[in-house]
Amino acid sequence: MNQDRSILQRHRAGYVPKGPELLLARPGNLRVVEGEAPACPDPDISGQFPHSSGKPVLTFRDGVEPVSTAALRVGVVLSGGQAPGGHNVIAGLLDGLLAAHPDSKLFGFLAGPGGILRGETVELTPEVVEPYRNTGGFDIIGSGRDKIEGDQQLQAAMNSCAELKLDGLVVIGGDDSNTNAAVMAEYFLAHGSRTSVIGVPKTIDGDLMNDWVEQSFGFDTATKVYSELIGNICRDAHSAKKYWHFIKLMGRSASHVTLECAMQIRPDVTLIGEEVEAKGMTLRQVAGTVVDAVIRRAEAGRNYGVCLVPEGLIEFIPEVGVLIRRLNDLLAKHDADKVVGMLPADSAEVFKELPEGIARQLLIDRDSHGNVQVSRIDTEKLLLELAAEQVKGKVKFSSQAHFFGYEGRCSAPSNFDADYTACLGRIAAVLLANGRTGYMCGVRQLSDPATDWEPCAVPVTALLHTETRHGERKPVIEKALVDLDGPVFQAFARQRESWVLGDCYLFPGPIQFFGPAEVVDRSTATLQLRSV
Ligand code: FBP
Repeated sequence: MNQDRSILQRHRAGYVPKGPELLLARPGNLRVVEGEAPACPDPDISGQFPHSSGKPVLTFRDGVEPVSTAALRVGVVLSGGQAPGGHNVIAGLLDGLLAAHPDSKLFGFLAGPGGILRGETVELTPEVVEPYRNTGGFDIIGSGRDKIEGDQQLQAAMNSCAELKLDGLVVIGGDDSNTNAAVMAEYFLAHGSRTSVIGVPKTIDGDLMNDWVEQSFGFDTATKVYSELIGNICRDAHSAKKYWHFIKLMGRSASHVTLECAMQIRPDVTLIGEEVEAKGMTLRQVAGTVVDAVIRRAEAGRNYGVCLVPEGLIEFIPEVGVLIRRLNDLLAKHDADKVVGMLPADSAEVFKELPEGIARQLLIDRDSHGNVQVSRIDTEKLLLELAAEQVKGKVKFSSQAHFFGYEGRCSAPSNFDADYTACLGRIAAVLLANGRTGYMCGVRQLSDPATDWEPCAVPVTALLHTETRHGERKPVIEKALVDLDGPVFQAFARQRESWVLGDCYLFPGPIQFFGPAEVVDRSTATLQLRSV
């Protein structure tokens, strides 16, 4: 891609990410401090990961001398969907490695985990990395969704690392990619490889979250981009007063993105997948929630509104969720044209009731981890059609459908994500300089100013449990869904009724890079509410 820069890019290139003094001053001198080993929630995991489970949580302390006397050779891979800040992880990693030893070298595997299998790399020198600092996207080396599993692929990955004489491999990815990192770490240890494997928590979905990873990177920026766009749509709806806007938001299974945007904007209606499941609602009942708001607003003279729909909603409607899980298992073994006839009677009935377009979308290819691709299912249109059907003849109803997903994934990172990712990259470098493997980088106290953040690392095996995927039991990191008893959902639940008729919209506007800290360093409502 040509490297010409816009005026904003030129100004933004000079941004120096903030972070704890500990990481910024002398990352090459940092030593690990071992804490407690977290209890492993699933006893099967220690059996499957005998070499890498049972390790302690790590924090860091400053040392007088640099840790590593030898130069490090490290590979890095970007895995899965884009998330703002990926380039700063790489820049932070390079900075940390060079601080450990000026002759350290970083290699980027091209186009995701498949690049590891094919042994395709590019050297990431300071000159190569420089233009990508503080930029969005993953285009410095590309990304992909290949999964590395089975002896043959694990052996190929190990060979690629051996050929490059890598001391470390850094996997920047979501729950599935970090699981993959743990599998590689275990395999490499078991087979005498010298390559350590470290994971970095990425995903705009916000569902990779635990005691050590308070928020995955990318969530902050993506939700800010969506919130700007939704705010603009609320203003348009309020100006024209003629449309109901149904907006599907990315986030795969979990509804964190939708919940965060709802707290920023206060739209008329917001559906939360986890709540729909907890209440055991049918598709018609979900549509009924929207219809109720449409009618109440129409009676108040407001034939317009905005409804947020999480992209994973459809999987949370119990009858549709069961159908999708059955289809997942069948599609793992059979062609799409055969599976409908193989469904049990109850799921066959649900399938038959779905509009043809949606039913067809449920049969599209799964991703390499066996997940249905919810971004390709038009749930917002499904709800809009069902609502239109139910209000017909009762009130005036015109609608527009939108899907905000890819718009937010490659935005230039907010200050929060630019700072956070630069720290994560440095933490990965410190872990490798200290010879650690099988860890995920984390930062605690993220709702505080960046200077007060607390870097840490957690053994990935402590986050694993076993689940059925593709019809087989597999180790996976459990997705963190919206906690209905948690502070974010509870704050939303207390306010949402007043939003239905109140036109309570807030307009957060675009991400700002220059201005008062209150504006440029604002973190998400999700983080702030969780930290109270
Ligand atoms: P990751 O879990 O890999 O970070 O991907 C997130 C995501 O953006 C989801 O929100 C979305 O459902 C999916 O990727 C879309 O995938 P694709 O880019 O393959 O269309």
